Amino acid sequence: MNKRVAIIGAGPSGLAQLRAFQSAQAKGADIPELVCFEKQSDWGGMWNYTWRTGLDENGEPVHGSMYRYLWSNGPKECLEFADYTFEEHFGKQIASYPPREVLFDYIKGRVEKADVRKYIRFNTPVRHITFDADTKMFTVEVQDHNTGNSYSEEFDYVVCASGHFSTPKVPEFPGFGTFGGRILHAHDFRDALEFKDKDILIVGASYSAEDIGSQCYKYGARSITSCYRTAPMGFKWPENWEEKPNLTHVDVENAYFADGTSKKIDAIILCTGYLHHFPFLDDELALKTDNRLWPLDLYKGVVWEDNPQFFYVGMQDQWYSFNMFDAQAWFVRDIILGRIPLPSKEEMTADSLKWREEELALETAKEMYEFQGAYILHLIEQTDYPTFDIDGVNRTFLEWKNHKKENIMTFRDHSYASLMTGTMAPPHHTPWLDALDDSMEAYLGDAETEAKKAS
Ligand code: FAD
Ligand code: NA7
Repeated sequence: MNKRVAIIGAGPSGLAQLRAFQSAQAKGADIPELVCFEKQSDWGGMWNYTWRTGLDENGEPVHGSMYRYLWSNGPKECLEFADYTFEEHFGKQIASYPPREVLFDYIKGRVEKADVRKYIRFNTPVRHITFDADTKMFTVEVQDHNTGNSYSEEFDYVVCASGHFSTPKVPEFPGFGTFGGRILHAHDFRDALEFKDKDILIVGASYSAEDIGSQCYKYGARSITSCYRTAPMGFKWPENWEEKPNLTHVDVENAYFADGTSKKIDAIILCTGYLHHFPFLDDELALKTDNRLWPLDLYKGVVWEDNPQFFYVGMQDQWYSFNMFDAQAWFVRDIILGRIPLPSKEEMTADSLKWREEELALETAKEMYEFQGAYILHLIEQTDYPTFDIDGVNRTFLEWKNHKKENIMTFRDHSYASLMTGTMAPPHHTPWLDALDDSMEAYLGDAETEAKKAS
């Protein structure tokens, strides 16, 4: 096939795209030439942990928002690849909430097996992309930090898989300029031990707020105060964790809240979400959306309706993650391979608006992951991605929600059955709250060895 495809980013979404093409090739298909540009020195995207904050070794904005001691915030059974199970990778079933290093290893295992690293150009950020309406080709300008040189190449298709949890959304509250402690965004949070014995304020009420607050509790913060703009998280917090309505202002050492109360604090962590940010794209190609289940302008959640040679993978808010990226990548692949025809722009937009209408009617978390599950099923029914038990995943999400409601500090001690193999996950050897070592070795080790090491 005499075509070229550029993939931006070698995180789970970009890697799904590479694996999708490789799997077609393994079945005898003629595939286009693939070039994946990755600005970091290794693959894995968010899961490739970095201690750095601010700018990286090349002066690029640090992509990573992950922190030490991060354990999966949902059951691994909900993100399992349908074509590469945890049992295949680890040679056995493992507990349900792996720490970051374990999931990183799992992500790498599949793409090492598929031998797709050869397509990736590391240390190579994409700087600018233009489209020539006459030649119908994209020019992709990149900088190669290995050589210090910039260059451009032409492509027939571009898949943007650059992630959207990397550029922080940073609000300012009155008094921030003169607050006496540290103010940081979740993007720059790295080690909860920094906040041991401190009184911390968390702004926000979603995943980062819940998890960073829990980390700080686990690693010895004196108190946690979190505040919400729209609705409280509403879990049963430990006694040194208080949830308040939104912050109004701060002075040198106190935070003041909308209910008239105040609290002395040492540091402020803004868990206020992220921006979809594409500095390398002109307006006519750049997705503009907040973090939601159905961004507009993307047919089937992936095709840029204004230019169907341009695709996005992984741009939705995520209940489902790795296996949703797979469903999308297989679908994009089959459009590029000419196996899935595209309708007119008007029909694509009308189709997207129908999904958006459904999205707007969603009220409960259960309805939201069912919506995303239905979307995934819709995609995989049109490709050869192995189908899997989406209803079962939805049921697992529901159990997870209930376990969180029961006890936010113990939900990670529960186990679920794989929806791919049916095998029940064993319980982890140590309750999450007591498991301070998040290394892969400790996680996959046994209770006796870990207890010996701790004593
Ligand atoms: P990313 O993982 O962000 O990868 C994007 C890649 O694109 C990166 O490697 C980046 O370097 C590269 N890139 C960006 N710009 C350029 C450029 N201009 N040129 C070249 N390369 C570029 N999901 C879960 O399923 N479970 C969890 O427990 C979970 N926890 C999370 C915790 C945190 C703190 C965060 C931030 C996210 C978490 N997620 C979790 C969601 C996570 O984002 C996804 O699992 C997944 O990493 C998304 O994959 P992606 O490839 O779309 O994006
Ligand atoms: P989310 O899920 O986008 O949530 C952002 C939160 O920040 C949400 O509660 C917002 O409140 C809140 N927010 C945003 N702006 C403000 C201001 N100005 N004031 C107060 N509160 C604000 O981002 P997360 O970082 O939690 O999660 C993103 C991913 O990272 C996720 O996939 C995880 O796996 C890890 P709102 O509800 O909109 O009022």
